[in-house]
Amino acid sequence: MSVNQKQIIAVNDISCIGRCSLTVALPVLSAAGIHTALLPTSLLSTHTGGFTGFTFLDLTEEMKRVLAHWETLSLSFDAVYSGYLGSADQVEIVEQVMRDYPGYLFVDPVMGDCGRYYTGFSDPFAKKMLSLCRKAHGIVPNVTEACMMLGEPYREPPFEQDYIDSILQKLAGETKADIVMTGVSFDKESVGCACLDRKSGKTDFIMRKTVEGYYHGTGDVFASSLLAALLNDIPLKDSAEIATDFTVASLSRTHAYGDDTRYGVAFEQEISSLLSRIEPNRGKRS
Ligand code: PXL
Repeated sequence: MSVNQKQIIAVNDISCIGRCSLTVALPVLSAAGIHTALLPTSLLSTHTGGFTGFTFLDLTEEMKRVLAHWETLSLSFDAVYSGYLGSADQVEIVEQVMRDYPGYLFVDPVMGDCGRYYTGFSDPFAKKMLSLCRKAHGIVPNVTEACMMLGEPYREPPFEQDYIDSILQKLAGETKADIVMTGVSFDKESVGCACLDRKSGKTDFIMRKTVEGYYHGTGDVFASSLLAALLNDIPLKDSAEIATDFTVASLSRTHAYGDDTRYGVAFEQEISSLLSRIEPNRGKRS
């Protein structure tokens, strides 16, 4: 561990095309000054949303070999960022990583969206993911993933306030983590996140104007920038605002470019504005 720089492990897939997972996490976290090691879970030709015929190479056995080598290097990390895990075995590997490298565990329980599982996921995996979230310090489910983990029915947006409050409270009952739940929308014009700070017990809603369309990889842009702000010691609510603004600005750009949204969110040219929000606030929490 360096005194000058935070060092983390990002456990996530490499989707070669489609701007999600590690191809988002690594540039965002590195730009924010975080030394980021990678533990890839799988290698795909594209992500699984909206493409057919994608290749999928499961890296579970390789993850074990990587970790065995790391054991010889006397490494330590400030945090582990867990994203797309392809199986219950990979959830157990993240649990092993946490035993080997105790620190802040940030879990994006990537499983689904819009009330449906992504290809390859199902209810038993959601229960397994909940067990990982129980060990986490921060979690970033979307509303769909929160419902899947809780076994709650998913309702279509716009949501009732009581519905969102009850999901948050149930998740708070199941975990000790700060919860930032994405995809919260109470009317057609706005969307954002609910941010439950476990220390204060306070919930904030950070809502912004809706950008028309559905954009793959949005959750990864949000989660990576949220963690980037948190690791720069910015308080939870401020970090969630920074991540929301970065995500909306990137979505607006994608919309303006008229790109095929399967190819992900055009976040790259917004990184400088993300940093202009992170750098002046660095260390506010400490
Ligand atoms: O962005 C979430 C995600 C990550 N990784 C893979 C995916 C998806 C969503 O579809 O398919 C491989």
